[in-house]
Amino acid sequence: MFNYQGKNIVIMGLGITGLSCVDYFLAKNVIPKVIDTRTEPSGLERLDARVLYHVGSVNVEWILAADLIVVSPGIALSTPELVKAQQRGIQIVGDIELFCREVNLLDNKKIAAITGANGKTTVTTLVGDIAKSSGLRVGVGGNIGKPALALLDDDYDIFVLELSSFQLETTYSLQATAATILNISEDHMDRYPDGIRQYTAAKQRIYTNAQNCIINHDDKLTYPQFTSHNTRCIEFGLQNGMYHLDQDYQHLVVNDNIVLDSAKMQLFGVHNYLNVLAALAISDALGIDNKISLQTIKNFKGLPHRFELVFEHNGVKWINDSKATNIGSTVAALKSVICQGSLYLLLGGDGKSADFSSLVPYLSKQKDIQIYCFGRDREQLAQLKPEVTTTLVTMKQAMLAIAQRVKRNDIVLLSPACASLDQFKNYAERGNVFTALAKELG
Ligand code: IK4
Repeated sequence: MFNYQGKNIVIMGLGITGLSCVDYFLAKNVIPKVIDTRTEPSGLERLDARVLYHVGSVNVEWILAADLIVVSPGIALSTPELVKAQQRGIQIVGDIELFCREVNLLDNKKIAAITGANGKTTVTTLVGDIAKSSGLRVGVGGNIGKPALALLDDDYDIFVLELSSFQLETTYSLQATAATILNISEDHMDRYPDGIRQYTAAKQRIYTNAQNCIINHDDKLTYPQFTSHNTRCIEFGLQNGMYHLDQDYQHLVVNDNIVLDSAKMQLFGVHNYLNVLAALAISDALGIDNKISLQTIKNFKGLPHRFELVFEHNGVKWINDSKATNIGSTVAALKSVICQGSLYLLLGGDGKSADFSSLVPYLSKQKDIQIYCFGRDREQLAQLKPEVTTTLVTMKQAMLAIAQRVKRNDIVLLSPACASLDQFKNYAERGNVFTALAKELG
């Protein structure tokens, strides 16, 4: 069906994903070209010597001479050179499309595909753990961990993929056994000029040709907009759907039967109970024994950089929620945090053109909140509650200031509501810096 032999293939954007695309084509004895607009893209040092590359700008000649362009999720399809290529009929895909074309040729392989504004890494990891516990050979990756194409090196029964809206935009051949949009809230508005509807439309692509759609009863944007008659929809939600919580959120309920006491889990917060319900629904759709799923859920400890208590000293808790790269994620943290003393909230980074005003009600819920803003969008963030806000350039400066004021029962929470890329390599590096400083200053 898809023959790449003798084709002129251009990979746009290097990094770990770009390298996985290069390796994929080299294994087929096709030598692609690489373009990266950055002058020193990560991964350049590991690039095979046979591969021609162009860095620091878009090589238009290469782009327009291509038979196929494979774009990184970091590159917008609205990039003028790509628009021009598309107009000339040149195919533009992402690494997930290459992966799906390959998996579709294999027999009896299952894909669980997971997207959403928030919770997708938690649910992907949890479903991966559950599938492993059930004895399946499981490849977990996509937008987290290994790039999807790197998973093809091993013989897996099932692939559990976290997919970003950017990856979905360039994917056409996905046929998931189970697909979910966990929730939708504003993110990446710098890449979606038409707003949340455009972001939603990208995420909706996950349902195309899915056997089972796992949807959030309380979030209409997660309902499939184009249903086909052979798709089954399974709902999770707070009080409705096949998978829901009981009145006081103490228990997880499936088909009107209590299956789990939420206090028996190591995850907490209503948003996490919903993540667990979604993971359970996906696991059931994959045909995994419920008992195994529930036991794995009880054992699951949560993820690094995700509301992670990284240091506690003199009654002060330091919580790393660096993975909160959008408003919805910070709202979830503020809803679930329990604080007897003052809450020192670190907000800052690249807001990606977000309207932060929806954060305001949650900043007032906490009786004693002190806000510290840093990074590119610090001034904009400081307007939310200026009377309790201190503004500094870096997260480190903010933490130094906080360290002089904290007392017993206080919490220092990094839940920045922004991407980190203005001052860090990624959210993980930001979280590691926070953790190291917490241990040093606390
Ligand atoms: N050519 C080229 C080229 C390729 C990539 C030029 C620049 C880049 C920028 C790469 C990347 C940015 C891959 C990416 C990316 C951003 C994949 C995903 C994303 S993301 O927007 O989905 N993730 C950020 C976010 O959610 O805001 C993560 C932010 C963080 O880690 O703090 O390089």
